Amino acid sequence: MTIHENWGNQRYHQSGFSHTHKKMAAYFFMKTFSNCVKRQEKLGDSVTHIVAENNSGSEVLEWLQVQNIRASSQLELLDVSWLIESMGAGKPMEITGKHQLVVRTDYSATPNPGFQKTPPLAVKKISQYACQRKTTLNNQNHIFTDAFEILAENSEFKENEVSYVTFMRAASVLKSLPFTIISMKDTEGIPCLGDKVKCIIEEIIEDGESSEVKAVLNDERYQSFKLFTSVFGVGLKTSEKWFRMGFRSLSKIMSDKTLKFTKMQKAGFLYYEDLVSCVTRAEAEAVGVLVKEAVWAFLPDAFVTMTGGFRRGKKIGHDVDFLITSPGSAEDEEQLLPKVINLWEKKGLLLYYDLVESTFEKFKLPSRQVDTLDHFQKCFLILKLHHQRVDSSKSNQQEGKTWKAIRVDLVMCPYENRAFALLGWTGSRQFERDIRRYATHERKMMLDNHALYDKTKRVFLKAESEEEIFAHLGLDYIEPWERNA
Ligand code: 8GT
Ligand code: MN
Repeated sequence: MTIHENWGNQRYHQSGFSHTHKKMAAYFFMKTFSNCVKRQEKLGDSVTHIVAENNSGSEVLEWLQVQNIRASSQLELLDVSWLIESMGAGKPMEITGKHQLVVRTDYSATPNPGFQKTPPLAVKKISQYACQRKTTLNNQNHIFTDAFEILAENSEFKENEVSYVTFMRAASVLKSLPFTIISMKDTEGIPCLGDKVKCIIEEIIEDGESSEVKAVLNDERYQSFKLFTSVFGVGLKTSEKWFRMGFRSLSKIMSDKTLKFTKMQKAGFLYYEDLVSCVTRAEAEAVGVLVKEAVWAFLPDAFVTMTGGFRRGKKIGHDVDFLITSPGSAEDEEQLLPKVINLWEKKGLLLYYDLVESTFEKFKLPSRQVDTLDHFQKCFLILKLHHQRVDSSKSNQQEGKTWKAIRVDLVMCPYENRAFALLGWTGSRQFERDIRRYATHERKMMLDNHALYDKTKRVFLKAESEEEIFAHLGLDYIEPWERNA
């Protein structure tokens, strides 16, 4: 263990951890763990950890290169927080991502051309693709990602695709970071952060908020679109129309005699309060039981998988998504969703449904677009979920409304396509966009919810599981709960 106190000294006044404290810390640390602590002038194999404060991994690497020091591939570049935590615990703490320093990917910029182009260390680079990053729900940069998601949504409302993608990619990469950004130095080496994005990050670091985000939140058009699109069945076109007509509230819209609503929008208004209040995991599980009961009544060997946000470990969602598949005959498959709908209708559980027939063609090439809808048979529903099915302690003799309206999507896919459909319907949307973009640009392959096609070899690559799809793409497997990009 070598502690280089010269790093970051010039910025001590900012850190709250005074120079004296740090020296003491280093001293105590070395006393306590003298067996693993060695102070050396040169780094040998025995040096396993470097602790730095206020320096990026790149700077540490650069420093090592300037010193002409070759470090072993096992060397850990750590933030001083690891040292502090270890001292607190009285033993070396397990190293997690938040302790590890980040190294930027661009090594061609090193001042001395004699240096190695590739880093001598096994330090993780951050990929520009969400499918090469692990993004759990433990977002350490909410203050920034919330801001970028608002700006992205505003761009979406203005149908500015480029700006939408810019902000979504920025939010997505920040969600994957194992540490919180506290200074602009922390953004070094992170892809997907252009000048505009960095300006906003800087403003949030300095002022705690972004003036642009504030302006968006106060913008009448943004507020109206946010409100209108919160109604099931209302998209950008309808919102635009209502906004232009001068509407600003839902009550005015609902009571207007001249407006015509689709069947979907009528249901959206009717069950508005239930549908805007999020679905909890307990409710999603109860819907899962309902779905399985109905599906297995007709196809006992069908597989029913909850997909979407709940599969990624989210505690709440706006709907509950299910993928259904069965190794049986195509005819049985085709008849399943109509039978399920029929059953729920008879039981009085069906508040709304829209059955979309399959337009699936077996030999069709995967779609070029990263955002297109798939061709599977599916059903968009609003189901009546009785409170008792969620919490059995609630008796049947409750006063008032005894159920909640829940949005449910059922997708039926052919058995051979199940891995692709599962990958596609698990999300997140940003993860899906990036894995398709990766397939196209990095592998000359085409991926969608149905298939993976290798353009070089001109063959469809079959897969029985999501793991196999990742393997075909040459990607490390990313678990569903790490796809919250
Ligand atoms: P949520 O909590 O808001 O429900 O979040 P989510 O579960 O991640 O989003 P979702 O809108 O329910 O969509 C689930 C996943 O299915 C997304 O990753 C989306 O890309 C994918 N998806 C498709 N086709 C379709 C489609 O036709 N409609 C919707 N809504 N999602 C689709 O692959
Ligand atoms: Mn969902």
